[in-house]
Amino acid sequence: MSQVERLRPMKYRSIWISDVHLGFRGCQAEFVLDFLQSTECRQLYLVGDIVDLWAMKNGVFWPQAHNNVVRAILDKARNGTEVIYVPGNHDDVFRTHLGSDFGNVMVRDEVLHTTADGRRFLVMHGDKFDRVVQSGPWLAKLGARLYDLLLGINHRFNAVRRRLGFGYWSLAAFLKHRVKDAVNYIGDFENAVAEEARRHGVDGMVCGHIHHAEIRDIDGVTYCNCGDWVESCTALVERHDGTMELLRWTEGLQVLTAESADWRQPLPAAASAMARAG
Ligand SMILES: [Mn+2]
Repeated sequence: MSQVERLRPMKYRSIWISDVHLGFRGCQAEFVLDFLQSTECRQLYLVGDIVDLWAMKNGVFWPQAHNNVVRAILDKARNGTEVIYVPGNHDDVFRTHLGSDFGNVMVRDEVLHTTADGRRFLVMHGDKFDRVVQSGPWLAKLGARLYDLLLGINHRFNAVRRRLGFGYWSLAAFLKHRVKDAVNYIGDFENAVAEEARRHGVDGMVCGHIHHAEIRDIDGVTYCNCGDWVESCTALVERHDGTMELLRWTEGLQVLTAESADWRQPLPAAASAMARAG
C-alpha cells in the first residue's frame, strides 16, 4: 500500500474541478471517479463543462462510468459537502437554473470563495472571455507540444522529400503562426481573467474552460485554472490553511508545482481525444 493509499480519503477544505465533459468519449471518467472517492472536502466547486451536451448532439454517449461520476457527486452532496455548480458553455442549459438550490447542490453563474487565510476568489467558468480573446479555445489545446511534434514529423517528411529530389518545405514555419496564436490565446485569456479580478477588487480568480491548469500570480492577482479531465486530469484544491495547489490525478497522485515540468503532457489515451474536444 502506497503512502497516498494510506492517507485516503485525502481531506481538503475546498476542491475545484472543471471541464469533465461527461457524455464525451474523451472524458477520463474512471480517473474522475477515483479522485472523487479518494478525497473529501467541505465545498466542491464544479466549474463548468461537467456535462458535454454539445458532444451529445451527435448521439448520446453515456456509459456506466459517467453515471458513476454523477452519483459520486450527489453522494457527496447528500453526505454534507456543499456542491456549487457553475455551468459552462457545454452545459449552459443549466444556466436556466442559476440561483436554484437542489438539496445541497447550488447552481450559480459566478460565486465568491473566501479561503481559510482570508483571500477572496471569484469562481466562474471563463467562456465569457472568449468575447475578449479573439481565437477559439481549441487553439489552446495545441500549443508548444504540438509544435515540437510537428517539428519532428517535418524532419522525417523532409528526409523523404530530399530523397525524391524536392526542396525543403517547412511545415513548422507554415504552422508557427497558428501555434503562436495558441500561446497568445492562453496568455490573452489569463490576462483578461486577471483584469476581471482587478475590476471586482478580489485577490484572485478560479476558472476553467481552456483545459490548461495553472496557478500563477498576474500583477498581484492569483490566477487559478483547475484544468480538465479530458487530457490533463487536474484538480485545484485548497488545504485547511488556505494554500491552493494543483493535483494531477491519474495512476498515482502528483502534486503539481512549477518544478514538475512534464505535467502538461497529455495522457497517451487522451492524446487522440484531444483534437476532438471543444
Ligand atoms: Mn468551456
